[in-house]
Amino acid sequence: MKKTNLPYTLVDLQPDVSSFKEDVIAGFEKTHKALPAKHFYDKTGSSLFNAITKLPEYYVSRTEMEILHDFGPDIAEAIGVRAHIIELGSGSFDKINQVLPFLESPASYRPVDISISALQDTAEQVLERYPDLEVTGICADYTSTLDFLQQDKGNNKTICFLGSTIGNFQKKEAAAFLQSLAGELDDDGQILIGVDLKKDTAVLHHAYNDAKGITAAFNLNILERMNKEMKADIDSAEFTHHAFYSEENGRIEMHLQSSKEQLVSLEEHTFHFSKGETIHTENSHKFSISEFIALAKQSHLNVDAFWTDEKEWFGVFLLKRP
Ligand code: SAH
Ligand code: AVI
Repeated sequence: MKKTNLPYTLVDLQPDVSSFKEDVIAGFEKTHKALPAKHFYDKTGSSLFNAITKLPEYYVSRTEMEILHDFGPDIAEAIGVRAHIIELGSGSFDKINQVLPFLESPASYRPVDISISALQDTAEQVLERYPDLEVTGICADYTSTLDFLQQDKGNNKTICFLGSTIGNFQKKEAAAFLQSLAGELDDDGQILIGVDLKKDTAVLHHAYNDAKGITAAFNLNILERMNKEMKADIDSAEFTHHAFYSEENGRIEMHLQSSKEQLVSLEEHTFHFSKGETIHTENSHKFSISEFIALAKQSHLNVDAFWTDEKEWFGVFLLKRP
């Protein structure tokens, strides 16, 4: 569905229409109940994520923005002139607003997000700030289709994938996803990707267990989303946020833990939870610099340039086809 009665073009591929319900039922039927993290981002989830990015404990967004700002001229030079920017999982305007001011005559900006509310806010704010930029918002699930990448052949196509959202994929899926992005690049195309690096476990723990409980609210909101969008009777007060760093897997795992034995009804299904049982809601992988370079190589991509902060907590990589 294409809408043009807006100051920008909006292509709405309606990514969520049936997949949310299907994924919830399929996820609850698993031996270890689990949900895809992409379903966190309804309107409330997107605004809770924005609140997370401003928390003192959540160094991720702040550190990446610092890198984008401090190395802005170098990053812009590496990207080159008249870039066609496609931003996957764009979220709010804040990140791209650290990149666009440094670029020389960017040609177009295409934010891609599963969350229509986040997408529209970002498209509007970009246009307000850059009225001459050609802006097309694409509401899509990038794990289902990458057809929108087929434009701009030979036109300095630059895919931005910021915020370490790559860490939310399983390791094998991350490699497969990067490889499919590589397949859409031309010789002059590139990927600018933000990657959260391995660090002290206590720092990681606090980033996902903040004092104000915003991350807990973000996690629990997925249950409220079920109550709003499905025939469901979940008492979210009977679940608690549980996030921990798994050294073995190099990732933060987020779970929702049942406080008691309970039955939950969803559509025509009833699911049993034992006390302490969890729903695995998100993985957030952390990489060493060499692990990420190896992942890029495995995905048939070279690291053309790399920028980090003083503490080496976060990395911004520019990937190209060999
Ligand atoms: N890049 C932003 C936002 C990161 S949050 C930043 O760094 O702050 C992850 C974003 O990706 C959210 O806006 C979410 O709606 C979007 N997202 C998650 N999974 C997605 C998917 N499969 N397809 C499209 N967008 C997705
Ligand atoms: C979007 N993604 C990279 C965030 C992360 O850190 O994994 C989502 C998030 N989950 C809890 N806090 C933030």
